[in-house]
Amino acid sequence: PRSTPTPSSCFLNELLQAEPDEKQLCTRVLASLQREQASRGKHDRLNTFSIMCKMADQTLFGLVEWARNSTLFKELKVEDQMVLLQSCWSELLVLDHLCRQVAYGRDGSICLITGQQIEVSTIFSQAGATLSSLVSRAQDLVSKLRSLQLDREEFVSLKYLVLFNPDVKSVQDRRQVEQTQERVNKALMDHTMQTYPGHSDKFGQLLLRLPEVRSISLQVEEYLYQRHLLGDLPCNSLLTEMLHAKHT
Ligand code: DR9
Repeated sequence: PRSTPTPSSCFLNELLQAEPDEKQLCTRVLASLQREQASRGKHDRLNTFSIMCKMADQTLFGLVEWARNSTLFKELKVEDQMVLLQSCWSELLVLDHLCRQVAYGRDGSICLITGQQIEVSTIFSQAGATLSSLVSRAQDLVSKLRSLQLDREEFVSLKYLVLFNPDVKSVQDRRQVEQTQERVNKALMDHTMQTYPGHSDKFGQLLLRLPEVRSISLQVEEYLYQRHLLGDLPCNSLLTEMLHAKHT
């Protein structure tokens, strides 16, 4: 049973209100993939990797749009908005992926933003070592988050904690980023204590997952960079642009 609303739960509610709608996102991504396929000839169909990259690219567009529409984020200078996004885009993608698995993933399979379920065993049989290891690390994290019963309020808080990272090099208004981080952190702590009073360490357990999210995201970037060096990444994509912003 929830207790009466407190400033923290009002604050988290406001953050939740601004969350993109999964159905709408799915429709948009599907439409964009279909447009892409329709514009191609019979013998010029995209391969799996390119389709997955387009999907990741569309997801990334959604995440950038989410950040830029957020009231807290809009308070920052545009330069700071840029460096924060350039620094955390892959972490946001990984978090987004994890949350989708907690909410919609079936055991032993991965749910894509398009709603398609892909069996993990299929991925292990088709993917190379790097991608397989990425998928299994992500699945381990999904199990942990499931057993912690991650809820939407907590997920949105983690997204903000990843975005408002005051340790990012060349942030100008470090104090402001830090204040937002602290505010979200406090709201997350209050939320876990009020909603899960029997689970006294839920807050700490959630925060302890962030280094692994970070580490997986760096491995995602390395994987994508290797594919880029092989000439496999689509040019003119936000994914490629973000990847380059870091490697230059
Ligand atoms: C939800 C976010 C949207 C982003 C969509 C991408 C989600 C990626 C999450 C999981 C990966 C699912 C992979 C589905 C794979 C379909 C079947 C398959 O295994 O294809 C193999 C193909 C090529 O594998 P490889 O690169 O290892 O090369 C093999 C080599 O040729 C032989 O040794 O794999 C793909 O096409 C995967 C493309 C992945 C694109 C990755 C974009 C990453 C962006 C976000 C990642 C989010 C976190 C992922 C954590 C697992």
